[in-house]
Amino acid sequence: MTTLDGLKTPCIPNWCPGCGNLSLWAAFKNAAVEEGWDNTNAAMVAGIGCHGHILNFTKMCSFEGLHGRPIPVATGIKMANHDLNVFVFTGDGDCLGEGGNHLIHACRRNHDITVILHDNQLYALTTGQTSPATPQGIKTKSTPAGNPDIPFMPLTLALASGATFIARAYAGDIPKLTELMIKANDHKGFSFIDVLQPCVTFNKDFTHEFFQENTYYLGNDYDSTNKEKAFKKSMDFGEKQIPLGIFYQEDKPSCESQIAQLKEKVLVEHSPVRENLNTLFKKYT
Ligand SMILES: Cc1ncc(C[n+]2csc(CCOP(=O)(O)OP(=O)(O)O)c2C)c(N)n1
Ligand code: SF4
Repeated sequence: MTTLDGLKTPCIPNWCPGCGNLSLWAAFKNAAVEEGWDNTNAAMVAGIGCHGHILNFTKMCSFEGLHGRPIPVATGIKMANHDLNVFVFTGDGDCLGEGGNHLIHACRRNHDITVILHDNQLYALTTGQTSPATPQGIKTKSTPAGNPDIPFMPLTLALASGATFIARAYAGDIPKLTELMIKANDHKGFSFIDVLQPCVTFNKDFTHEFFQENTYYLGNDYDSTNKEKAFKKSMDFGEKQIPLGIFYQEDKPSCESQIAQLKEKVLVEHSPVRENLNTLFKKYT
């Protein structure tokens, strides 16, 4: 049985007081306790950034990849043992900048993993520079006169790239985020949650107050199977009109479910076939 105590590590969280990472972490631990995720059945992978520290504070099998590379590590883990629940924790710089290429191809291939985007709209660990999610005009350390670039809309990008579960959450609403994490993991295919995660130290525009005032939940009348509507909704981001919840969900075979070698049993349980390298070179060159 997974317990909150069992998920503790000797490390004390060093995120700034009020940082959205703290409540995101709480939501993940609650979900783990509810679903029984632990070292025997789950793996966490993170990129480099403040978000990546989550691995130090959660006792679960984990791997911190190079900056921008948590998704390929996670897809490798899922391929090797598709019985595992695999979670990626990534920042907007990590996922949309350095790792943008990995994101779009993992969406396209519909790998059965859950990607949790800690979206604080800037590079936080390196003290507040513009990221590919920083809105145009916002002043940051690297763009003191205002960001001249048009940002990616993470959900629109994931949807266009083929992701089959797309949602947005606000880190401060722990119960809703917990629920979304569980639904995303239950979904058989690529799940992407854009978590609005205030960086209280470096982002003075997108604060907890801002998100509390300007977000709303998609209602029961919203049809999350309609891709066209999901595209339109995914582009809404303005005063009083930032939607939260599940934007789109579609049943489609995951990458792992279509690979013949994975049908009988997980890859790690196959015995390795030992071959002579010289023979292989002769055969294939
Ligand atoms: C290849 C590479 N480029 C740059 C860096 C420096 N670097 C470390 S963290 C970071 C930004 C992290 O921003 P983000 O992914 O948004 O995460 P956050 O800190 O906001 O959680 C950068 C540029 C690095 N470690 N490796
Ligand atoms: S710098 Fe920002 S993202 Fe990093 S721990 Fe502090 S508040 Fe959180």
